[in-house]
Amino acid sequence: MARRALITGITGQDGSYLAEHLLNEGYEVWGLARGQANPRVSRMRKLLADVRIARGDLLDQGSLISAVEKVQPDEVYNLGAISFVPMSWEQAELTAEVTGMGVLRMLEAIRVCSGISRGSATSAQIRFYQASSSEMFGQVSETPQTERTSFHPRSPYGVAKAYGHFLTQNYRESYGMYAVSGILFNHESPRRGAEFVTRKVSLGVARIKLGMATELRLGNLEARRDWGFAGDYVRAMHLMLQAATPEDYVIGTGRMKSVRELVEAAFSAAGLDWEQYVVCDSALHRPAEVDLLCADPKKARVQLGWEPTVSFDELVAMMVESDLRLLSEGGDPDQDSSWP
Ligand code: NAP
Ligand code: F7E
Repeated sequence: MARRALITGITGQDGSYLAEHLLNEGYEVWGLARGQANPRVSRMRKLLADVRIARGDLLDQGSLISAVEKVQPDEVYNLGAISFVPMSWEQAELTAEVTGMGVLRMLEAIRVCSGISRGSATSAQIRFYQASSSEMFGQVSETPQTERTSFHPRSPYGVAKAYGHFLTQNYRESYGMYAVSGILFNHESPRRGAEFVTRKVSLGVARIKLGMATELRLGNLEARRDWGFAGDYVRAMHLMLQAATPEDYVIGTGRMKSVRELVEAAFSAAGLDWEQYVVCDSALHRPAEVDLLCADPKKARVQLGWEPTVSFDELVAMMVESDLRLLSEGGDPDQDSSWP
């Protein structure tokens, strides 16, 4: 019988790539989707017709228990979150509820459906993956960051992720659950949300190249990130749940670039000079910035055999080309109309 996976956040960037990967691996894939008529579900379904949908919301404990009872998954991937860092200052409580408490509700759903009570000797058969984030490192205490680097989150999002991370570790230690966290650094793709800087830049470049815009407004150009390709990172999530022992892993490329370098690469991929178009806007700076993030992915390489396959330049070129094609064909990224 096919192994069954339940993915929260199925309508997001990573949900789509993970579903694609697991379907190729022969899994029966279920996605948790919220709302009565969520247009992002139709977008996902256009690309991935074989994904089955279970209704549920990370804010609603009962819905998660029902979803686990219905799907009877072998593996649960918790990717659902408020994931845009600036929004986490604007809606800090909602971020805590979805990105933080949502992890507790999902772990409780697995615990209850597996019949595990406090002090019980049974360990859950369901394996759990939590989407932790390099934003937990925040103001970094060392570079590069490893699984042992301390956390100093700089946003309500980073704080909520740290709660989910420690809770996942706690359920592993308290109940013997196979529950792990992947500490993933920034990963991008043509399916990235338009609010994140890589996609904002690739769309901005495409609009300027096609004569649809004359400038691109950005915030802090000096921030540095470790950017990789989302398709590579979902393979790591799956590998983590196949390991003999449940452990947490850092996933990233080990190479850091600034937003300025990102902008230079993207404009030059379209044959444009960025300095003629980019406008720096202090309104786009954050109340507390994460200046730099850089992964040391050695543990994942040695223990999981995981390696990234797409370089920074290849990623930027892929995103610019994809957005040039999308906009030339009349697609509207703001309406979430299409996904490559
Ligand atoms: P994304 O594109 O923003 O997707 C977020 C998903 O969460 C969407 O499917 C959204 O569904 C869902 N969601 C939001 N509120 C929900 C709720 N109340 N109940 C259930 N689902 C809800 O994020 P992503 O880039 O794919 O990232 C996936 C996960 O990895 C997130 O947890 C993110 O924080 C984490 N992460 C991402 C990165 C990265 O660089 N991409 C790095 C580290 C960690 P709707 O369509 O219903 O809104
Ligand atoms: O910002 C700077 C901004 O919003 C990257 C999420 O997936 O990765 C992501 O979080 C950097 C920041 O991603 C603009 O100040 C400059 O320093 O693309 P971003 P993020 O905040 O790093 C982590 C690992 C996650 O877990 C999150 O879920 O770019 N920046 N100018 C800008 N950023 C944006 N969005 N827009 C600008 O105009």
